[in-house]
Amino acid sequence: MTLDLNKDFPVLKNDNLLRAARGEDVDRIPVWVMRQAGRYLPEYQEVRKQNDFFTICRTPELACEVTMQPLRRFDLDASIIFSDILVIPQALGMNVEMVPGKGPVFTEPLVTPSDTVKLNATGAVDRLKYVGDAITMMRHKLEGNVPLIGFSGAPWTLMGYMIEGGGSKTMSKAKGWLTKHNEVCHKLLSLLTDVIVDYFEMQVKAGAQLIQLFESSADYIDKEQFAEVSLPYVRRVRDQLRKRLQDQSIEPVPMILFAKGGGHSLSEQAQCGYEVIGVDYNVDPIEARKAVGPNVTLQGNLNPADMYLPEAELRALTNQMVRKFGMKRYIANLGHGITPQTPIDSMLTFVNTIHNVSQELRFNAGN
Ligand code: 1CP
Repeated sequence: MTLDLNKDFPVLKNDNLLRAARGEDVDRIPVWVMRQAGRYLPEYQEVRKQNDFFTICRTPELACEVTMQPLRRFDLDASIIFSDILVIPQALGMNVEMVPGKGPVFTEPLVTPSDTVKLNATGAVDRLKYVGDAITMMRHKLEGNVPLIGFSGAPWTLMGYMIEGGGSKTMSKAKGWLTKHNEVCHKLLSLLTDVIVDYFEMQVKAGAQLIQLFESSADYIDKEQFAEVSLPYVRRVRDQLRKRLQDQSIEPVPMILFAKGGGHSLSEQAQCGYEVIGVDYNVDPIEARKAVGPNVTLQGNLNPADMYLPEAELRALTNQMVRKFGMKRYIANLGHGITPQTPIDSMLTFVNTIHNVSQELRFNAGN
């Protein structure tokens, strides 16, 4: 018998996202947008004026409020819990501050391999309990309207931030570690993998209905390095989580792998066991489908920069994107996070165009 984690929550009314992830037919193409809660929304800015970024993440009421904000404005098919990938380095004992206009800053990044011994993985997942609390609260607040996505950064991406001490245009320090301290890097990637598995297990038990692993820094490494530092750990996250849930008779949730800049290795990604592969805006949808084969769902991939185009052009590009991906095994999204200056009207155009094309495709299929 499998444990039904959903029994304590409102019944899900729109399960198109989960059906698309599993390769089942949908009523309409599900759409959500990476970073759909955030700085482009004035109501987010309001909450942010009053509260430090990580205070929002750590206070379930506030995290739920900002998670809810985009759903009030747009006809979306999913919500994603408000948090950040850098909560894991924090839980390992590193101090990360969010500096307005600059982004995340580590006060003491990893400088030499000996700094890694300070990382405290014991009990890290307990220190992330606030994310689980926000997830559980959010499942109630959603009233079953759309599914809730949980997420984490992938090992290589987290390691990059921990060494660079924040965002980087090159990841040169982290890449330097790969050549100079290769063995230490793999130990660190392994440690992060274990914490991510614990973290995902906790998120699923708290009520996450789908989970996304962000490998945002795949952009900085080539195909060979991707095969060395990303793919094996990404696969391990999936396999260990699956086993962990199975051992407790918990139904596994679908998983999305999004590797920004990983377009060179889509067929390899498709072998990692994830139900959904997210593609960035540099990937052609037709090529992506050829690379992953018919048994994986694709997610993406409009260029967030296209959200600055005049409405008619944005509509035309969105329309073209959806037609290229098609209705089967597809989740509409941008090809990376929405940017802070995006006009709200562009979000409306993007989301509504997807629903319109989806309706047309469905109508044509029925004829
Ligand atoms: O709505 C949602 O999507 C949920 C919220 C969310 C998510 C999924 C935030 C809130 N961050 C993330 C993930 C995240 N964080 C990623 C992976 C996605 C991606 O590639 O964009 C990454 C790389 C981060 C790290 C991070 N956090 C950056 C990038 C830094 C850089 O230059 O490389 C930044 C700017 C943040 C801060 C942040 N996270 C989220 C918000 C709303 C903000 C803005 C902070 C503020 O309000 O001041």
